[in-house]
Amino acid sequence: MARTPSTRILPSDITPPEVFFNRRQAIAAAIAAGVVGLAHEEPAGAASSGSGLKYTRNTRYSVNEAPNSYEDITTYNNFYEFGTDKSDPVQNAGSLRTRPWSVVVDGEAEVTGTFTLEDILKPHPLEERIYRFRCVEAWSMIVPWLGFPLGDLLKRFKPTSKAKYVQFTTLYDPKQMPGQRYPILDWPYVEGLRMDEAMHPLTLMVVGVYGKVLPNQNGAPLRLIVPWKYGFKSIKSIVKISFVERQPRNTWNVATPHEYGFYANVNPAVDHPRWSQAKERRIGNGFFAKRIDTLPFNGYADQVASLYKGMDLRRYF
Ligand SMILES: Nc1nc2c(c(=O)[nH]1)N[C@H]1C(S)=C(S)[C@@H](COP(=O)(O)O)O[C@H]1N2
Ligand SMILES: [Mo]
Repeated sequence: MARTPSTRILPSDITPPEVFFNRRQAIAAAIAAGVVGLAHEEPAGAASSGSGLKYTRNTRYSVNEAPNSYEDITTYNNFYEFGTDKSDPVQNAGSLRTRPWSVVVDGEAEVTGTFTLEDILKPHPLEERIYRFRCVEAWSMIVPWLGFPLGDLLKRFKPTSKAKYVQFTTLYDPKQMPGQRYPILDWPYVEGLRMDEAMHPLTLMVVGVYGKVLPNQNGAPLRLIVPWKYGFKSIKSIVKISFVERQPRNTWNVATPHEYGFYANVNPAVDHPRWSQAKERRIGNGFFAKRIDTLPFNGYADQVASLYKGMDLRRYF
């Protein structure tokens, strides 16, 4: 497959936050005036000249909570390929080259092969969705992601009836990802979803945040967001999508099986062996701010609880 440089989104498109926030105010005014979806002054395809991405706002799938700042979201990260401290990814992820980028699709599907990032993204209009995000470490954020439903992408590959799960794999390249030079985790990072979870309309393939192309530390150029699950399910910098018959391995479960399961649904009633999951600290509110209650399925129970009907969520944690 041909690999062509993207004209859609480039890491160099990231403008300084000050500039960006002024644009946001203008955009907010436009939205208030009813011009929803016109978050972009240029014709489609002109995004490489330095402005944000073209997208529409999805209010149906957004929470009514104030988003965390761009700074919180892009400087407090978990991305062990770039170090284990929250401040490591923003410091070290500059070595990740996100162009050219390709994604291998294999397994139980009619359409398989190697696809350029452009092939992957092209048919999908981008939406902004303001989601709750809850890390297993009991902190949380509110994030305006830009992406498109994962299910819309998966359908293009025509999964067969044998495809019961989807596995995702992160890039493995210790030259670009210095953390992979150390046996911190079993590299490359892998994650998986059951097919119905993957096809659920809340499950998002993410390429941006706050109207801009995703910074490397947040998992550029392509990462998953599954808002009712703990953050570790939301795998970053994806290079492979595999349709499989059996429940796939997932990195944190392989590392510490009694602490991290496959399902990892946010559940205040099931504690982590070493800490409570009943409450969370909202990043940005200050370390000593009152912890807030964690909601079942991270507040998305109305939409997703039915997926797990009849399952013992203590056993399938
Ligand atoms: N490849 C990869 N994906 C990953 C991780 C990682 O270390 N490597 N960390 C996970 C965890 S634990 C969390 S909480 C989220 C953090 O996403 P954020 O930095 O965009 O907030 O990414 C998840 N995806
Ligand atoms: Mo996490």
